[in-house]
Amino acid sequence: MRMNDVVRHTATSVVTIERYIIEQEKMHPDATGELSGLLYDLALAAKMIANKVRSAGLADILGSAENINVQGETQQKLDVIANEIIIKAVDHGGRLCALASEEEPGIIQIPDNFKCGKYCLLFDPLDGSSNIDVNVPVGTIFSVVRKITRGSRGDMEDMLQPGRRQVAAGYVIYGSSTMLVYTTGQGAHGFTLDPQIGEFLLSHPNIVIPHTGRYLSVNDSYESVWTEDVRALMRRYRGLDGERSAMNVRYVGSLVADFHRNLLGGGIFAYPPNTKSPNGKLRLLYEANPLAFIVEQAGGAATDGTRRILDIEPTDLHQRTPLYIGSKGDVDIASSMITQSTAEEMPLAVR
Ligand code: AFP
Repeated sequence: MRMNDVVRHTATSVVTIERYIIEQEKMHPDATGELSGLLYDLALAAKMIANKVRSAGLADILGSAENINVQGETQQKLDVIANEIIIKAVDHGGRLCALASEEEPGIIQIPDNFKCGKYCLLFDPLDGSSNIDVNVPVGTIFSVVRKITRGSRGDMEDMLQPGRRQVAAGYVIYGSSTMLVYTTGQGAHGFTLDPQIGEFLLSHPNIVIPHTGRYLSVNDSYESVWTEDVRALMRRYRGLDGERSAMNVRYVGSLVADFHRNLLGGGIFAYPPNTKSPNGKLRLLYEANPLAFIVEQAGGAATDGTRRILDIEPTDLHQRTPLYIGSKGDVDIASSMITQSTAEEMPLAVR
């Protein structure tokens, strides 16, 4: 099969996500099926969320809920709903020992009446939710790590593992169609929801991101607060320093949508640090790590400017990180031109 070929299903035969996961699991004779079970549960949650997103206007559930989340942002009602859908889809299966959501301040424990399992799930239930009211694609992002502590319940040490220890990661994009892309470390594979039969069907096996790409996704309204190295990097991507041809700028402002386009078409998404947000905006555990795992499986790369994202040792559940992610050739340029990556390393003058 060629790069990014789309699978052709026939009227009488389809490859569902369930079949694909089972076939991948067979490659691991020691697998217990727990991870596969968790992935099916997440696929079910994705279908339920897709249904809510699609009918958001009709059901009059748009707009802000009363709550403000831990990042100080106003939660949309669909954030709350998506958060609850995911928790309820996965808390009873005996596969997880704990969860952490971008929408909740602390670890979410498995209820006492359910068995605990050997995995932890970290997730952003509805990324880009401030775009919902204007009908822009939103997404769900998830990351799975193995429990490393003793005892049946998960604790902070289990959650704060570097991204290279992920055993699975994925995202769902609720766009013109709903797609789920996941990896368990054997390539990145995409499935498109067929609304007629209510199943995710294999559509993009073994996704390969081009080595360099056309698209540059960055919010350049922050240019006045970028550091000089970031400005120089952006001039390079725009072809203004004469070192390369200009990239095409595309910025949705919904990470999953920007990432997905670049994964399939090639290019880079950047959320650099700036003097107002020295670590950028995006969350290491819920956004950067899972997407970094996927992009590396597709042959791409992800860095905070000076460190591979998957090697960052997390210290806080909700910590943020600068992010440059996408085609390897384009990300390598960021690694060669960025000189600071974290708040601590930024000169005092720009903090
Ligand atoms: P919301 O969930 O508040 O819409 O934020 C979306 C997001 O986390 C990510 O999806 C975007 O890539 C990024 O923020 C956009 O942030 P800027 O508006 O600062 O460019």
